[in-house]
Amino acid sequence: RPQDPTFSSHQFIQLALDNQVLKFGEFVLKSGRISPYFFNAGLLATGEMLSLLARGYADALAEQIIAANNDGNEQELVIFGAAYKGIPFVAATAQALWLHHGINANWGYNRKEAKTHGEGGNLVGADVSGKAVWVLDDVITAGTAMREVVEILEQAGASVAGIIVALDRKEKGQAEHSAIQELAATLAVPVRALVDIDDLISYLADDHGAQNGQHKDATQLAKMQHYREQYGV
Ligand code: OMP
Repeated sequence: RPQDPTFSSHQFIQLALDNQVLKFGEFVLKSGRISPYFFNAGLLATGEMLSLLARGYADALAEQIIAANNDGNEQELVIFGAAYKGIPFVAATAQALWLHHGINANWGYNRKEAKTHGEGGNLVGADVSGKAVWVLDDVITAGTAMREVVEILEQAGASVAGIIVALDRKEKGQAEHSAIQELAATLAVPVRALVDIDDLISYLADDHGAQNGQHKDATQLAKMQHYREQYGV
């Protein structure tokens, strides 16, 4: 039973492979690109994986908050997860921030369908109006999904303090820069990823994969490298 599992990208990739969160094959992405790999965050569906993911987000956020506080910019932390996949992630992260870092974050999320009765509206949880909010998301490819979240927050009168994704595929966004670089430049906020495609390539290339025959695959490595050259920045 883990007492205090700290985030390690190696362990995260290993668990993702073991649980088919990360798969190799041929996948059509939202952007229309055909990819030799796919990361399905919806399959981070065990307590172990959710805890590790949340710990990764929480550690990255704590680092940002401590740095800001050291610079004298004492700020309250508001975190936001977009419906649907972002909702359990933001909740688990708020808990990990509290349990592991003693940081009492405010957390919220959106509904996909606006509610017309009861409390109404399409935002749930912490009031984000007038706040600078950290956005948590699963994967960033061309940045479309993240731009939608930013719009939801702006319509709610919030601004974006920063973005954390689980996987940065490091692909071109709307032009020559990566989606993450574009977002960081447009919003002028920090954007962090727990793992990126280069971590996946190193994992495939080194001996970790060899310990488990199903992971080690030279053809797969070559396909990943080729894809990285084709769409990466
Ligand atoms: P962009 O909107 O192009 O940045 O793509 C990100 C979204 O694509 C994610 O929020 C997912 O819905 C989906 N996606 C994955 O979940 N995993 C992947 O490995 C790749 C994609 C994708 O379609 O690009």
